[in-house]
Amino acid sequence: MDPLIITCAPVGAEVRPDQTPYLPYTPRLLGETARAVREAGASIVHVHCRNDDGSNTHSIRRFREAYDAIRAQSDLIVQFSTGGAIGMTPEERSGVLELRPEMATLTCGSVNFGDDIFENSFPIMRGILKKMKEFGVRPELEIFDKGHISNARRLARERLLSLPQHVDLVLGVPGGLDATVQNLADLVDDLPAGCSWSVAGIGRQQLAMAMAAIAMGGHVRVGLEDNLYYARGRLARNEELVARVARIAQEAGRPVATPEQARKLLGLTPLGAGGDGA
Ligand code: KMH
Ligand code: ZN
Repeated sequence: MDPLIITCAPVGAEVRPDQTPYLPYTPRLLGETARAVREAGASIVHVHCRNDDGSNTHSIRRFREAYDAIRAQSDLIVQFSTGGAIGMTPEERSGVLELRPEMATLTCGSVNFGDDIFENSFPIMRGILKKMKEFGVRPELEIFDKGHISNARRLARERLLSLPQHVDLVLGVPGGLDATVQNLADLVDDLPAGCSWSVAGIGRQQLAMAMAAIAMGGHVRVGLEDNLYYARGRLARNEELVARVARIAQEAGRPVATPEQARKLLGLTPLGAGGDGA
């Protein structure tokens, strides 16, 4: 099996700073977290930004500050969110691509998201993909439901998306596919040939999904964006969630990828060789 790529999603758009003291919602805190999760075994950081008061922002200036803070403290692959927060316009969500991060997410379809709808119509997806192409940003395909894989195939037929790509299977969002090993196996079976994949289990399923992915040869995403707790009633720090996955992988005989190994596995340009434009 390939070395395990651990993605950390440390902030997200839904968790509020009053829910946990460990949310790194400023650029300075994101930089410190980047260093800590890198030491713990992460190779990708998935980035959302907040204003100083904790509210969501997709301001290009704030993403630039976050990027600089992360890069000053780590060699992690920096992956920007284009999902943003519910209520942001597609233009706001995709504007940050002009900073040319190595990777950014592309959610491959609309999905109920709690009581809201996370809207990703074909026009929205096409618009994001065109910007990714313009700025040379590698997509990570976010799959919340099985039909999202069919949507990715359709975008490939339209020649807006090349396949295979790296895919993140997001399981357990209220409104999306449940986080079960059976659903994970079904999705993995259905992926276009050659796609690598990670799983992001939401809430208490994060650990079970991570263990399944380690065993199946997939990769893992953890972090406070998806799960606030280390165990019942015990709030987590991002680096603790990463370190636990790295420990389990080591025990299972699966080495953990460094960022440079992850870049190689994902076909990204090595750091410092011109691929990292943000
Ligand atoms: N915050 C969600 C509405 C992404 O980052 O690409 C969308 C999300 C997905 O978090
Ligand atoms: Zn996100």
